[in-house]
Amino acid sequence: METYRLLDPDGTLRDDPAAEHVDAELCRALYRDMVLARRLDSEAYNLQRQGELGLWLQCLGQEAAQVGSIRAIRDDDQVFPSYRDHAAAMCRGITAEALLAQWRGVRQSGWDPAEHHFGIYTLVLAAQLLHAVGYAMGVARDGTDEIVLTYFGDGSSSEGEANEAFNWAATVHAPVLFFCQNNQWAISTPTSAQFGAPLHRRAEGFGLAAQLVDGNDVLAVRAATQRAAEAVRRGEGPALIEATTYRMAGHSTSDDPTRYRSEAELDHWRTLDPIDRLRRLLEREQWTDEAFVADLDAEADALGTEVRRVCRALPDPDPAAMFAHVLPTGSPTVDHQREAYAAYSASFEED
Ligand SMILES: Cc1ncc(C[n+]2csc(CCOP(=O)(O)OP(=O)(O)O)c2C)c(N)n1
Ligand SMILES: [Mg+2]
Repeated sequence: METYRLLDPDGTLRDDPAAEHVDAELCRALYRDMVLARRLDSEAYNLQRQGELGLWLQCLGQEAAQVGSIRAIRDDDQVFPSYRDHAAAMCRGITAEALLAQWRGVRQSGWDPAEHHFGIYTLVLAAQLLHAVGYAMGVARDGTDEIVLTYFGDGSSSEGEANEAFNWAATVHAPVLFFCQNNQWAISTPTSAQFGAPLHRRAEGFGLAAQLVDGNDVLAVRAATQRAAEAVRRGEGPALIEATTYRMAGHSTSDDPTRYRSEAELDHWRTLDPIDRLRRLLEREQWTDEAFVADLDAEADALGTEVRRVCRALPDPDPAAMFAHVLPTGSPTVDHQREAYAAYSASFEED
């Protein structure tokens, strides 16, 4: 399957029917979403390095895949995210404070999935795909025309749950759109060790409509997701989109990607940066001006200040609280671990 693309890396718009709907207003809005997401992401990374967060997983490089897809569906379509979908979360109005609290360890999750139509982050790989299918079955029974979108990674596609979800969705005709951000890596495992045939080809075997899209082209992602979402909404059955993108940062702040991938690879993907690409179009078409750039810079700076402020205002986590929510009724094993941890913790106080 050929990769669907609307915007070439040099910022040229391709001759495609979908390009006719591309205008200054749309491009500016998508550009703003991506710039703000990148700012939040880099501030959160810095805060982790300063000891303010326990962990952070960057979405650097994946902004187009997330913004293009979430902006293509309706605000009341339910989304089941993975754990690095910060750009998508921001588009759903989830605040910096809500996004950071979980990674500071002060909350089990950050937001109300019903209010934002956006589920809590799921760290158990591919579990959210089954949640999405189950939810979509409920939507179908409710008789509404909502659809469900779920994000997952290339590595997650190897989980049994992903394949069960594809099959279940296809056989019950669930109104669900599976959106894979193929960012080339699952921690240190490359996609070559993940699948023998490209993911979008697997879809056909399950009976899912499939598209392969340039995930660093926000306009193509948006157009492809709109097409898929409309078909799902019309009742044509579930669909899968594979968006080719790149995780430009490490897997998480606990990872050192220089141990397993080359600087040359990163340099190549830098030339395909999704934000630079859209900026080139804005400049080429003269859809940007000094005021737009200055306003957005100021908005991003204000967001950066806000991210730092809300993060530092969050309380320090109580490590002992981690034992409270393991099992609803407790267990001798958890009790033992709680006591061992308390003794360990107290040993520092004695020192
Ligand atoms: C069921 C399960 N197995 C293993 C892990 C450990 N783990 C966390 S992230 C990750 C890699 C996932 O890669 P991918 O699905 O491509 O998503 P990406 O991190 O690249 O966004 C692994 C193996 C986990 N969280 N859940
Ligand atoms: Mg991946």
